[in-house]
Amino acid sequence: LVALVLGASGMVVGTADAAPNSSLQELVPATVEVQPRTDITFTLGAAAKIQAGAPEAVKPAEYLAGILRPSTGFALPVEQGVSAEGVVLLIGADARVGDHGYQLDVTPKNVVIRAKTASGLFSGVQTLRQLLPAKVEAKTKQAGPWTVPGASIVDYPRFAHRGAMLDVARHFFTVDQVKRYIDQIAAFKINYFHLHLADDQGWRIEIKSWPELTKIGGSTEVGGRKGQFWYSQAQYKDLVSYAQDRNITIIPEIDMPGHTNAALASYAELNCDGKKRPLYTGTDVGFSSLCIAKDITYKFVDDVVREISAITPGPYFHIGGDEALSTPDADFAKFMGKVLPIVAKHGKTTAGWHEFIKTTKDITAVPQYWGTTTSNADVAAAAKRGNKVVMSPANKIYLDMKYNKNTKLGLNWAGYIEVKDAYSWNPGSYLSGVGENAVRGVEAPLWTETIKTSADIEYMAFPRLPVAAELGWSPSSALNWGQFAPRLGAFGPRFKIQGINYYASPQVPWQ
Ligand code: TNX
Repeated sequence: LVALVLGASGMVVGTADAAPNSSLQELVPATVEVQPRTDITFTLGAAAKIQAGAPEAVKPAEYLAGILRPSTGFALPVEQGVSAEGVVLLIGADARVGDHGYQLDVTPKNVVIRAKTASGLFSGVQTLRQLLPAKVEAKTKQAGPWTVPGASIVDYPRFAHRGAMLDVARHFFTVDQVKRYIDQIAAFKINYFHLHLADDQGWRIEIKSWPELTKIGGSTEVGGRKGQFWYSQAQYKDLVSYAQDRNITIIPEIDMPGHTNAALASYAELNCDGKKRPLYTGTDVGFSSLCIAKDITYKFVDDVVREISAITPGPYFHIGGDEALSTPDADFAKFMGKVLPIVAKHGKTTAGWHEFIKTTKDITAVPQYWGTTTSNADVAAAAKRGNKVVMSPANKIYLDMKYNKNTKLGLNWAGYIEVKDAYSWNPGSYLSGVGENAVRGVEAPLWTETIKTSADIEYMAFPRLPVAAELGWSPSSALNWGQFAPRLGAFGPRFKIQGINYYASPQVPWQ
């Protein structure tokens, strides 16, 4: 088996030229290299096992088994070992796949996925899912055969950060709704999930030392619906571990000093005039600010960052910092000068919307570019110093922008974004002065002023979230709309089986 695997990985590789309609031609994000092997196929049978060749392989093996069992109806026990028929997950791979890539080799008896880390194995598992027939995604037993085309794949990400963001502040989404979205993004090798946990309209995470934040600030949302719209710390931890089990790191965001009306409505002392603000259920931005001059503001920030950091295993804390239109520039700089050391004190690396980056020389800070122009002097200067930028240009990859003028959901302040528009930019050369090496990755934010249900989330995210995933993962040489559109179109049946309410863009030849 080992000799066969090594032999396969040494083959000359190229883009897929397998038989038409082979699942090898329908992978999103596109793989780095795929070598079809038309002489063989592998069929997953009732006696198959999912074998973990190392302790790190157990989680991805369990995850794969969890996907395959309902639709195949097979037992698919997860076992240690590398010899039985089935899927084998091994730690140890070619150096070129790096820490997050994988190799996948199909043999008549096995699918062998190899990686240096569990993260790489997870990505290989997502590829295997896509190589199997679409009905493998069903939650009920389906008829086989469960055949995988013969191939050797070598694959690794272009960028370290492939992110999705969900705004749970404008409209609240339950733990189960958030998990549903996490499941959907994981399938496209998204590895960061950014939760926008506080804004003018709502405070969504329990802070034990400031209980009114959720009691008052978490009591409503855009439109004025009333409820207990927040996550307890236990629920947040559950989300963190659910994401972790899918190779996803959660990035919590508390937006400040603007976008803070929910906090200002909860505690009078956070306001400069000492008076509570009324709750806000509209959709304006830029009217609120924490009181920059008061000491209590920094006690508040310290407590919030401390409590959230303690239950966040990931390295990042996102401080927002966008659209602080009611905070004078000098105050904004003063505020960030105090807040960034608080984030560091609690062991986290600061991420933020790009406006904050002009206030710091810390090259570990991560600015998230959300502008609509292709030049930004502050971000370019930071990139020159060594900061790595997450790219979320609003006119390209904001999932809350309407597809066209007839789209019922969403906003259009950054324009209409059809699927082809979302695909047609290069994150590594989009922003002047921010080249490939200065880009940490791509993130697709979904703001929820108009988004209320899981069906709404899916309509805006699918298929543009898979677009973002490909821009973040696949080599720039693989990015080609003419080839992407049919690959994406092949996901029609898969989305339907999963009950994903996707936008059937006329630009895409859906199967
Ligand atoms: C701008 S983008 C915002 C959000 C809105 C969004 C709507 C950014 C960092 N701030 O507060 O929800 O536009 O598209």
